[in-house]
Amino acid sequence: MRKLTNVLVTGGAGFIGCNFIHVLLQKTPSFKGRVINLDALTYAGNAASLADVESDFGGSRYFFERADITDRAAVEAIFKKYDIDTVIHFAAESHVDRSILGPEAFIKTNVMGTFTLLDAARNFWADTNADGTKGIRSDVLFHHVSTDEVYGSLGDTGYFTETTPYDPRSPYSASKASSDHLVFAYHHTYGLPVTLSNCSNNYGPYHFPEKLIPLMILNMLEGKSLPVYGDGKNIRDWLFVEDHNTAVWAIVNKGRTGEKYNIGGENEWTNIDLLHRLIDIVAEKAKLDPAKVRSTITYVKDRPGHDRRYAIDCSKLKAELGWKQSVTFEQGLAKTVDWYLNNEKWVEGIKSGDYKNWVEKNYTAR
Ligand code: NAD
Ligand code: TDX
Repeated sequence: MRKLTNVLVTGGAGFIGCNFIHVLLQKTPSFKGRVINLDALTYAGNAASLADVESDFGGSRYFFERADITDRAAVEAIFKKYDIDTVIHFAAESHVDRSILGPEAFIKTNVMGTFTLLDAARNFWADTNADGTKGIRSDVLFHHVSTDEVYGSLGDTGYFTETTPYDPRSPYSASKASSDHLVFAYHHTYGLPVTLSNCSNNYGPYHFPEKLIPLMILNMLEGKSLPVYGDGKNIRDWLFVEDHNTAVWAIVNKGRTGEKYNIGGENEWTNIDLLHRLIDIVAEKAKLDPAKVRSTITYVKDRPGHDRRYAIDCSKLKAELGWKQSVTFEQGLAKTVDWYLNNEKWVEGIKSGDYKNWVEKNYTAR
């Protein structure tokens, strides 16, 4: 039986991690344990995303530790301080465009950071088997959160399954693929209890506005141009972030040790079709003229090595764990747009940081 009592969430101040902590502490009554959020607060981490959690659960069931996952001593001290029995590893450098501009941080955090966590977990959870040999406790779990991008790029047909060979094509996806391999290497070599999930594109509240959906929403609200890479026909499969997180929690609870699960929205869109749908929703809610917003769509230079299509077969997750999505894409997009319209303070907080400089330097000139 997994203990699931002292849960270390890495990257809990980021987009998916902070949504995960909200779901776990506010919407999962069966969970009675503690959450320890280990986050370095890089440009993508934002303590403000968890202000409500901090005030409701801080010091009793929620603890924040600012640390870097590549810092072995800090990671070991956190395992010890909280007697960690479960790791849910979200922390990563996550943006493909940034990995093209500067891959080094991706190798450091995604590869070395994952290695550091795995090795610290292996040591902290070391045990002696009944026959006197060295082993690892069986009531612990290391869950690794990964991406569908490790599988490469699809043509017009087909889906990624759990047995699709890895074929990463960006520095980001290569670093995530590498971390996935390390996770299974620790399972096969040392017996570390692990599970792994590969998810498609998430969207929802607290999404950093360098990614397609929040960038477009904010640009529309500010009357800025809407930059579409290449011909706009690249396809992504979109999943509401809360539904990703309920899948992760289902795997952590009931997923088979040593197994990987694909998570997807079964919801493929070309970028340009998605943008038109988003324009309709934003224009209606923010009382903008949709034709005027549409006129700001600008086709820009393509992303180098831009993967053409991602599509996920998540039948294993659905059949084994009974997971299903809670919202349609229409509902999820509407919730997301409402969230950005109603959370100006959060948005202003992001804009007042390095974000503006970065966007101006790397995005506006495209
Ligand atoms: P994000 O960039 O929004 O957040 C990453 C978080 O990790 C931030 O809070 C950041 O401060 C923290 N972090 C980065 N480097 C760190 C380090 N060295 N030490 C400690 N903390 C560090 O990312 P996200 O979109 O929330 O993605 C979370 C995870 O989910 C990643 O592993 C990503 O690969 C995976 N994933 C994301 C998506 C998506 O659509 N966003 C889809 C599938 C999988
Ligand atoms: O300005 C833009 N214009 C544009 O056309 C941006 C930012 C993106 N795009 C395109 C590129 C992609 O085809 O939109 C699509 C989505 O782009 P991103 O939001 O950057 O996401 P993507 O590259 O697909 O990766 C995301 O999903 C998988 C996450 O960032 C990853 O962390 C996750 O693993």
